[in-house]
Amino acid sequence: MARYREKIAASPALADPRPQGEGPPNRHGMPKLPVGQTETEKWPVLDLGVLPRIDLARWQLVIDGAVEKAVTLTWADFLALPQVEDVSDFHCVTTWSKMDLKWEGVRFSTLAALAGPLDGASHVLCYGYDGYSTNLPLEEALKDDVLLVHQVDGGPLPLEHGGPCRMITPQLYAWKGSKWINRIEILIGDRPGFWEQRGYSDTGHPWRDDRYG
Ligand SMILES: Nc1nc2c(c(=O)[nH]1)N[C@H]1C(S)=C(S)[C@@H](COP(=O)(O)O)O[C@H]1N2
Ligand SMILES: [Mo]
Repeated sequence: MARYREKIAASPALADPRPQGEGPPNRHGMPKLPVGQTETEKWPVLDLGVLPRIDLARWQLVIDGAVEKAVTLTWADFLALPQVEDVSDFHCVTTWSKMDLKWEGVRFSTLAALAGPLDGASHVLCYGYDGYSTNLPLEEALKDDVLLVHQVDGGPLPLEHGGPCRMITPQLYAWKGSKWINRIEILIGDRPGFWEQRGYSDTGHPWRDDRYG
């Protein structure tokens, strides 16, 4: 993934001329909240209204598309990968933010490396078991705090928040993180996901108030 490092450094959040200070990496040393956001104590649930219950024995994560080798992981395969913990803030485009969530899971970059994106791979489209999809640039997905998480605040990720496993994209609005994730398609070129086809921003940067396209 080394060839994406320059693009990651040049991405809007990291290249913004602001101090990189205290707190989770996605706070960028800024006052706590991006413009237009309000802190919430409870954690709202936002989805399409389908709660897919996935038996762990049947759970799968596919990484395919523009890759050297498509891979399909079982739940045991997923848990056997290097696990990391991280704290980050969660910003919903509908203006609530849940601060300081403590996550545990596998880095997106670890998963991408298993499949090996082809030269020219530029975006990813992530799919959930509920039929959801969302796209993001590969350099955003490869940031260190982008995880596929199965634990939050010391317990298993609840079903309504995307358990057993969801993606989180702390440097982008939360809709870019698919709950109940089951497929990551690596793309050469961009393709809009569910909300991106319905007027949400393609890029979705909270610190730029980049909500709708
Ligand atoms: N699979 C799936 N992922 C999804 C959604 C969804 O409807 N389906 N909604 C998105 C939106 S719009 C937001 S704001 C967050 C909400 O996550 P939460 O319900 O855990 O707060 O999940 C995102 N991921
Ligand atoms: Mo959202």
